[in-house]
Amino acid sequence: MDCKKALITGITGQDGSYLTEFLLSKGYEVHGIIRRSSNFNTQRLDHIYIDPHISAARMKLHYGDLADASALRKWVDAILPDEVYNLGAQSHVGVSFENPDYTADVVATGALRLLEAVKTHCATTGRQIRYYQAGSSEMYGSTPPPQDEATAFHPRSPYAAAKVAAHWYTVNYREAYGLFACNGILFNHESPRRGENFVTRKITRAVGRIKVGLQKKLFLGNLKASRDWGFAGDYVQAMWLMLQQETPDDYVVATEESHTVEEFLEEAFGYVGLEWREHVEIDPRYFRPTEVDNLRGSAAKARSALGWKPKVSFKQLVAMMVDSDLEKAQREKVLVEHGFIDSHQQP
Ligand code: NDP
Ligand code: GDR
Repeated sequence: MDCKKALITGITGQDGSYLTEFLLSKGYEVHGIIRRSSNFNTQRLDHIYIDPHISAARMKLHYGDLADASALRKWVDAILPDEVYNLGAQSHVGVSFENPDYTADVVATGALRLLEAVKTHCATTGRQIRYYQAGSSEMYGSTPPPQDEATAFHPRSPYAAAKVAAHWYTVNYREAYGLFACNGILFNHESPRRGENFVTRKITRAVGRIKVGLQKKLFLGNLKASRDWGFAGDYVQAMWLMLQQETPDDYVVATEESHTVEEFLEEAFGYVGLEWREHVEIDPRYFRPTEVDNLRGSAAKARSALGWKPKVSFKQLVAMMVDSDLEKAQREKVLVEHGFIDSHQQP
């Protein structure tokens, strides 16, 4: 039998890279849509990349964009995927206040474009494609915890409002056209591959650099917000499990434990014997016009229906991220000391 094929938007992002590793380990051929960029943007995939001229390559990358309906349609028709994972997004909540129009176009209308490509392909070929939509706990916004699949959405940012639209587009395509389409409502998940301007990675990166003497201060915004933080490697498995069920449905994926940003600071700085209060300063520019104060999911449905549960604890997650960033900072320090870069420059 031919191996299964998956098509992933957002393959170059944190989740895209973990999902690709996971699907390759399951024997899938993985196709990813990448954006054209003036610099290479595939660093998170470098360790699994095999030259496509070599026949063993089971990961293939194609240029496209969620803003380009014709490209989405073309790749769905050409690749003939069994599963489509829509992970692509302008995923930074703070940035969505500065670029609301673009965020809505990519996050909300982008999902609609991809659903339309999948629906049209299925209708014209008679094939079935299973579709995963990357939903977010941000959709709950100001609705108090614990949040589950029945909790009302009250989005607090252009990003969250766009994710709510994408959620309902997905439900509608399931009901209207019988598409096998699932929404994963994932709470925050982090890893050493997390983008550097999300708060966890911003903190662990600073911890590494402060520890080796490359930086003294860390500027942050609201330290009182609480998040339900899990490990991205665990969460991508839940995405796949959703598409292996008999019927399509929506699921919350969370650890069911939440911590404030301050608690994250305490844990991360404490792990290397530093006192965070000596290094952190508040910069109002990182406050958001409307904040999401408290997220803590209830993942009972994912546990019972998918048999999913998180494996990495909060403490283990922080340790994993600090260890990784400390090692990066040590390498950066060698380059600085030998004059190859200055300490403000990225290696
Ligand atoms: P990242 O920000 O790490 O990755 C986003 C991906 O989307 C990147 O591959 C990026 O490409 C791509 N992308 C951005 N704009 C476009 C576009 N116009 N067309 C096509 N692709 C685009 O996000 P994560 O991996 O953390 O998250 C994956 C998905 O899950 C996102 O949709 C996010 O909103 C959602 N989510 C994430 C959670 C989390 O805690 N991580 C929680 C809940 C939901 P490039 O590399 O070129 O920038
Ligand atoms: P979030 O993650 O908004 O929950 O969205 P982020 O790490 O950006 O913020 C978490 C909390 O930390 C506060 N904060 C800061 N945040 C950032 N980025 N930078 C700072 O300097 C800072 N200081 C304090 C924020 O105000 C917030 O309360 C993430 C993204 O991955 C979304 O795509 C995803 O949908 C949700 O998680 C679930």
